[in-house]
Amino acid sequence: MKPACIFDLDGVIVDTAKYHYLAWKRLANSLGFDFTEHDNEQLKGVSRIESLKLILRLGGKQLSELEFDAALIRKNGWYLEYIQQIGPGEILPGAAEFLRSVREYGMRVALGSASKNAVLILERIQLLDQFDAIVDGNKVSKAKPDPEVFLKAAEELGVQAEDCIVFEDAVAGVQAARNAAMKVVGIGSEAVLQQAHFVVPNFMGLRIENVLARFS
Ligand code: B16
Ligand code: MG
Repeated sequence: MKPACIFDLDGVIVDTAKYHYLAWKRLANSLGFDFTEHDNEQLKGVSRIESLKLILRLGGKQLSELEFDAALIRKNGWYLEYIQQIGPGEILPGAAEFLRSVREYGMRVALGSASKNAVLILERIQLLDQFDAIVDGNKVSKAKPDPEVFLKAAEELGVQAEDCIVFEDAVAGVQAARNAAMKVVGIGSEAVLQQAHFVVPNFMGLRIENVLARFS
């Protein structure tokens, strides 16, 4: 059977990290502390709940359960405001072309994202129809680095974990793919994504034939 590809969303297909950052910063500021772009690096690929826990730790702040839930809703409301205007122009360099080439090669394609807003984003950037299966934050109960999101994606595609190639930009996501015993291509920096089988800076010029050759 041909291998299948599983793509993370934020940071792999679309550049939404900056909007997550703006919304988290706004929330942190409203709670009386600051949140820097450097801090935001730790949140990539991390679920909404785990992100808020981390931010509160950084700010040395404690919230009641009710306040915590209200903060999550506020943050997501701001995030949705920020991404209202996004469109195909925010697809990361080469990602749409690579996705199309994978499908033309006859491989099945799934999304494996922690985001609960994944379908909305895919609609906005007009790539929803490129996926045979979508597993997002609404379908999983365990956050990356738990392998659940990628194992569910493999299941929905009807392929074995060892036949899946994951494309990930986050340390937690690369770890999740390794925990699922999948092959993983890091998108970003080699120094950061050390656990990936190999790393490319982005999809520009990347061909699926070359990826498959690296794993043969
Ligand atoms: P939401 P990915 C992740 O998406 C983001 O990288 C992470 O920053 C975000 O907190 C998480 O989704 C949850 O997103 O608040 O939209 O449900 O990289 O796994 O596609
Ligand atoms: Mg990501």
